[in-house]
Order: sequence, then C-alpha cells, then structure tokens
Amino acid sequence: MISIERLDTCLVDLPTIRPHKLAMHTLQRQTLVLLRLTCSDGSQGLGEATTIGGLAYAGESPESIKTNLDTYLAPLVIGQDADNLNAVMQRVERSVRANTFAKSALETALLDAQGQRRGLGLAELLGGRVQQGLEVAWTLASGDTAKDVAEAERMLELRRHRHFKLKIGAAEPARDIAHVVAIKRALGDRASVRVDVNQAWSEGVALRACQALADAGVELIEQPVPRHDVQALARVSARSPAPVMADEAIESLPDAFALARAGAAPVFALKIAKTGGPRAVLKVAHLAQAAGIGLYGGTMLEGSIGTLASAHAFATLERLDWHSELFGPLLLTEDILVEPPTYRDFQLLLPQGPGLGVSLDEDRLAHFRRDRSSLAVATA
Ligand code: MUC
Ligand code: MG
Repeated sequence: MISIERLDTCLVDLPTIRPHKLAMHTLQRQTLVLLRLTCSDGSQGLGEATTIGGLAYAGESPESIKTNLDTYLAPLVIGQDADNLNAVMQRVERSVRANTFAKSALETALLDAQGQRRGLGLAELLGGRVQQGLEVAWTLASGDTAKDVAEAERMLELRRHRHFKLKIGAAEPARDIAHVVAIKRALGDRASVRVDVNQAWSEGVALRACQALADAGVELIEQPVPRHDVQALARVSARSPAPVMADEAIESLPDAFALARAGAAPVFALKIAKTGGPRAVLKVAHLAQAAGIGLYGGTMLEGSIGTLASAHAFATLERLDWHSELFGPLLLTEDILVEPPTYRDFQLLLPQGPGLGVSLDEDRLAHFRRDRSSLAVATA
C-alpha cells in the first residue's frame, strides 16, 4: 500500500493587477494556501485553497485553512491509503465539520498525487474529460465605469473574454444600475454582461433592481440576496425576468439540495472550495443536472493550481450552460508555476500532463511564500 506520508503547507501572497472591488471587500493581493502532499513512494501532489478578503467572504481564512490542515486534517490522513480517496475523504468528513476550503486543497492534492503515480490527468481520474477547454468570463471590478469599459474592450480585442461579470452591491442600487447600463450599452451585442451582487440587497431592492437589470440586457444575476434566505432567493428568482444564480447560498451538497427543492434559482455556481474539492463539486453538479438547473464554473479567485483543479473537474461535465469564470491567475501579477495556464480564444485550455499537469517554480515559490525564512516545504 502506498500511504500518505506528510502534508506541507504554506501561505503565498501575490499582488493583483489592479484593485478588485467586491461588495464586501476590495482585494489588492490574493493569498494562496499551498498544500504539498507526499506519499510513501515519493510521489507528490499539489493542492490549493483561497478565499476572498480574509474572513469577509466565507467562514475560513487563509490562516485558518493552513492551521486546520496542519493541526486536524494532516494527523487524520497521514498513514492512510493514498489511493483510496473514498476512504480518506470519508474519514476526514467524519471528524471535520465544514472547512470545505481546506478539504478541497486536500482532495486536490490526493488526486494530483494519484495522477502522477498512474500517469493520468486529474480529469481522467474523474472519469475523463469531455471538454479540452472552457470558455472563461472576466470580472470587471475596478470600481470605475470608464476603466471597466476600457478593460472589457481590451479583453475583446485580445480574444481573451467575451462574457463580463460586473461586481455590484457596494454602492446605492441606482448608481450600480447606472454603472451596469453604461457598460452594457458600450459593449452592445459584442459581449454578454452578468452581475454579481454578493448578497448585498434586501428582497425588496432585489425585486426592482432585477427588473431594471433585465431591461438593460443583463443576462444573469448572481446571489442578489443574503445566502441563508432560500425563500427570498426563490421569490426574487420567480419574479426576475433575467435568470438568478445561487453562489454563496451553496456551501454544501445539502444546501444545493434545499435550493433545488425550493426552486430557488435556475442556475448554480459550482466552486470546488465551497463543496470540498474536485470530486465533491461534481456531486453538486450532478444534483443540479438532475433538477434541470443550469451550471456555471465558479471561482474563489484561486491561483493556477486551484483554477486548474476546477477546470479538470468542470471539463468532465457535458455542458457548462453559463460557461466559467476561471480567470484567477490572470488577476495576479505573478505565478508560482513553471508554466502558467494557457488562455486562448476566450478559453482556458486544459493541461495534458499527469495529475493537474503542473509543476511548481521552486524559486518563485521561495520568493513569494509568507514565511520566506523557513523553507520547510519538502521538495520533490
Ligand atoms: C464570487 O462571488 O463569485 C468570483 C469572481 C470574482 O470576481 O469574485 C469571485 C467571487
Ligand atoms: Mg459570486
């Protein structure tokens, strides 16, 4: 039996190309929690977890993810069969409540290591890729309408993105709507425009705003109301002329089931972090498919490792009805991979190599890791 021998984690701080303004936080840098898992035969796997704005977005921070991996998940999995992901992840599930971001990093690393040993891509371990690339939306979130329009024009010209998600919810609804209308008018039929409210509106505000946004040609409205209010989401969804997408409302498979049963949203944002990894996210995807709910490949603004882990999982699905937003690496000025992910013709291309299909640039990692002085991570 090949067993799990050690888990090494570190925090990696990377600057963003510009401030990224969300309803609850403005990002100036992103922190990756990097996990390197070593098995008894010497094989290694990488995993990554990110969140947004410390504890502003979710119940886990980069520091808590690292601590919980080191303190609780590592002792549970060390010595276990590295090839039996069902047994390992079920063991973790029995002893660790929530903490899906940490679980996602672990599940990713286990899959990557298994892929290295077997010479198979991560998507192949998940049953096989049916897409070679995924179309990727870009988020306009500079906080300035003119800058956002210029940025969208540049992305269209580069053939990098033709779907744009606008982050709103921080300003007065009327101002936000004017911002969206101006951008949609500037882009016309050359691009699709979606919005993400990140839970900022009350039901009453959402009802009026969704009508105005739909009238302006917005094609998708993400998480307009607070995540715990399934009924409000269902009522807004029923009255909104544009489809509504559940994002923060899904923090687990049972959440997804409750939303589907309530008919709360016709579209689900899938994120490996929210449900505990590339295998776990596919359970939500399959539940949604059974309920006739459209799929969107979401991000927690992961770096390249988390982004490609998501891409491998999403590429096993017959269809992502609303495409993906796996642009995280493009929001960062730096990468810690030898070869950053390839974006071409509006798509993120899936790597071909074993596991995630990536290799770390050790020098860059040494430079950007937070604890630069203690280079304790085991090297390959
Ligand atoms: C979110 O709420 O969807 C995804 C894209 C982006 O800009 O922020 C994330 C989080
Ligand atoms: Mg969202």
